[in-house]
Amino acid sequence: MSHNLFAALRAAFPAALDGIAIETDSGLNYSWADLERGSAMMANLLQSLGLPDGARVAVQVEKSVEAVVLYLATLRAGYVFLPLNTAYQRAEIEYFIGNAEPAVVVCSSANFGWVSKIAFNAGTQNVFTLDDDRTGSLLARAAHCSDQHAAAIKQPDDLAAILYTSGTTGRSKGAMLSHGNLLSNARVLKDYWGWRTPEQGGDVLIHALPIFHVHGLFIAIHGALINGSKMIWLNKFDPKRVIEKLPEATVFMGVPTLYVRLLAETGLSRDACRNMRLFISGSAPLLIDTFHEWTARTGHTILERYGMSETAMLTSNPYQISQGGERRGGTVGFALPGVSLRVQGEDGQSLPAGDIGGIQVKGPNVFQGYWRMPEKTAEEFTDDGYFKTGDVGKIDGDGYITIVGRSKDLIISGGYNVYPAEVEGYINELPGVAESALIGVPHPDFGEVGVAVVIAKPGAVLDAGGIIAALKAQLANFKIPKQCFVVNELPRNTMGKVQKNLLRDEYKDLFV
Ligand code: MCA
Ligand code: AMP
Repeated sequence: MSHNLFAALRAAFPAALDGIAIETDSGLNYSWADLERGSAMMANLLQSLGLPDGARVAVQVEKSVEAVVLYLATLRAGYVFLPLNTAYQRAEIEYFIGNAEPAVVVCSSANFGWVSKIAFNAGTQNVFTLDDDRTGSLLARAAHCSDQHAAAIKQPDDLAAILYTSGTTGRSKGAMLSHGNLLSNARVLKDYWGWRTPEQGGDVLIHALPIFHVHGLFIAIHGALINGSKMIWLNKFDPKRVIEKLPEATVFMGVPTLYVRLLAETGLSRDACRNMRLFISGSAPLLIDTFHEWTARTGHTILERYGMSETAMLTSNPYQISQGGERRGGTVGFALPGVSLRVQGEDGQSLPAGDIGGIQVKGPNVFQGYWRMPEKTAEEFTDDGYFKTGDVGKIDGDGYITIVGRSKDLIISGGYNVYPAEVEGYINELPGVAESALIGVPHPDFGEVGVAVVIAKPGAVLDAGGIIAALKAQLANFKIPKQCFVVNELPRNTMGKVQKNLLRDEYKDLFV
C-alpha cells in the first residue's frame, strides 16, 4: 500500500473535477481537474530528469497557484520539496543550497542570474524559473509532458519536505518531514477543526499566508485539499481585500499580525463575517487584547493553536465545547489527538499541573530528524523519544496548555523566526564592531521585533544607521533590527554572559 501524501489529498478531491478548487485575486479559476492535470504534467517533467531517489526540489518563488502545483507534483513524483522564503538573499540561499544539495532548483526569472550560479556551483543540474504570472521555463517544459501520472509509491517514513529552521541552537537545520508526518496531521486537523466536506455544505478558505512555511503550505493547503474545499487565493496579504472576500468564505488562518491589521480596518464587522465558521491563529503568541477585541468586533472567538516546523501542529483550542471546553484566550488549547505532550522540569521529571517547564512532544507528526545532522537530532530528543520543543509552558488543571516563553534564543516577528545568533554573527563581522546583542521587544504590529545593541572596538566610531544599512545588503528584510543602539557596555552576569533579559527590560517600551 502506498502512503503518498499527494495520493491521499487527491482522493479527497470532489467527484466533479470541473468545480472550482482555487479562485485567485486576479480573477482566475483553477478547477480540481487543473490541479490534477497540472501536477501530473510537472510530476512527469521531474521524473523525466532522471533524478535519484530522495532528490530535493528547492523552490524560491513568489506565491502563485503554479507554485502549489509544483509542490503537489514533487510529492506526486516522490521527491522532496524544499521551500525557501522569498526574502532570503545570496548568503542565505548559498547556505541552504550548499547544505541540501538539491537536484532541482526553481527560482523567479528576476533572480535566475545569481541563484543559478549558486546552484550550478553546488552541483545542481537543473534550474528552472517560475513567475507569479504563469510564465517561466518550468511551465514551458511541463507543457510538453503527459497529463497522466501514477503517484510514486511511498512509505510513511519517506521524506516529503525539508523545512529549514534553527531549532534551539546554531545554524539553520533542515527539519525532515515525511509523508506520514504530514498526512497524519492533516487528517487529525480535518476532524478536530470540523471541516465540512462539499456534501456537508462545504468550506471556503481564504488563503492569505506565504507558502514557504508550515502554516501557509501545510496547514492551510492540506486542510482545504483533504476536505475538497475551495480556496480564495491572495498572493499577498491585504487586509482590505480579505475583508471584501470574508462574506464568500467560511475559514481564515493567520498569524497574529494579520488579525491586528484586520482589526485596524473599519470594514471589519459582524456583517462581513456573517458566513464565517472559523478563525484560526498561530505561529506566534496571540495577545489577549487582540483575542477579546476580535470577539467584540466580529462575534467570533479566534481558535489559537500551536506548532513547529519540526512537528506541524501540536495543540489546538477546541473547535466545539464537546472537545473539552471553550476556546481560552492566552492558551494554545489541548494536545491534539495522537500527540503526547508533557512539561518537564530541569531534573527531567514531569511537572504537576500549573508548574512551568520545558514542553516535550511525541507523536506521528514529529519529524524524522535534522537533515544530515544526526548528533543535533539526538540532542533534541529525550531518551524515551520525546522531542524537546524549546518552548516553555504549563498545563492547567483542565488540561489547557499555555506557552509562557522559550528556552531557545528566538524572536518571532510577524510570524517569521529571527535567530539572534545569526544576526549577531553578521553584526560582529562589521568593521569597528566589538560585540552585539539582538533582543526581541514588544511591537504593536509584528508582536515582537529585533533591536540591536552594539559595542564598538576601542577607538572605533560606529553609526547605528550604517549598521542597519550594511545588514540590509546581506540578510532577509524581516531579520533586520528595527533599531540599533551603540552603547559603551553590555550587562553581564558573573560568568560574563550578556544578560539579554536586562536589555529586553531596558528597551521594552521602544515601540509601545
Ligand atoms: C515584513 N516586514 C517585517 C515582517 N514582514 N518585519 C518584521 N517581521 C516581519 N514578519 C518588514 C519588511 O522588512 C519591510 O521593511 C516592511 O515590513 C514591508 O515589507 P512587506 O514584505 O511589504 O511586508 P508585509 O507584506 O506587510 O508583510 C507582513 C506580513 C508578513 C504579512 C505580516 O510578515 C507575513 O506574511 N507573515 C506571516 C509569516 C508566516 O506565515 N509564518 C508562519 C511560519 P522595510 O520597508 O524596512 O524593508 S510557520 C510557523 O511558525 C509554525 C509552524 C506555526 O505554528 O505555524
Ligand atoms: P517555526 O520554527 O517557524 O516552526 O516556529 C515554531 C515556534 O513558533 C514554536 O516553537 C513556538 O515558539 C512558536 N509558536 C507557534 N505557534 C505559537 C502560538 N500559538 N503561541 C506561541 N508561540 C507559538
